[in-house]
Amino acid sequence: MATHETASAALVKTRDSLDKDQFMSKKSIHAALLVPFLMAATAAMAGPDHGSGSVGEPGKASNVTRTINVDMTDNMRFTPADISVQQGETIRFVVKNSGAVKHELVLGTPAELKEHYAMMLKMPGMEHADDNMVSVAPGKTGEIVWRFTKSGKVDFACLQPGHYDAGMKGLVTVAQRAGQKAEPAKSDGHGSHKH
Ligand SMILES: [Cu+2]
Repeated sequence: MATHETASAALVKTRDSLDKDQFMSKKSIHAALLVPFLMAATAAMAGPDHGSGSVGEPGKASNVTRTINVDMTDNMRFTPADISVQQGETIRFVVKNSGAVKHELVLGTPAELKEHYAMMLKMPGMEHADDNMVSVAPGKTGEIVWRFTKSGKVDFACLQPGHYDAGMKGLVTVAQRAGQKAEPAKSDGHGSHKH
């Protein structure tokens, strides 16, 4: 009967490990469900996506091609409010707050800025920080290093409550680089030559 016993033991063992497997897979399912939930929660806490891809990308300090000084005042104005750059340029914005209240410079599409501003109105005093923006205390200077990857217009604004409504906004015009297509990443270059 040794064979039978062994077989039973094996059967028990198999069922045991099956239970364990089932338990493990349940755990895995929980983990799998939890991850997107956590990601959604994190995204919600982080607020609207700044969509850095649509207006450019964080720049590297070592790639800075030009420094542009921007002044912010309690008149709710940026000086200059109209800035011209070349596609592909990495700009260091040195942003000075000459006012007596906090101001900030946030780069984004009009839709992103409006969405972010609406959130700032709901949560006044909210601290926020990202690569595409800088909040500057009165009398202080801050910096943004940003690479403008696409030609077109990139808006910027101060999203402190009331400031955007008062007209504290500006525009970066990104000129298309000569010989560069609007979407260079999508071209493999095979259209222009024969094999
Ligand atoms: Cu402001």
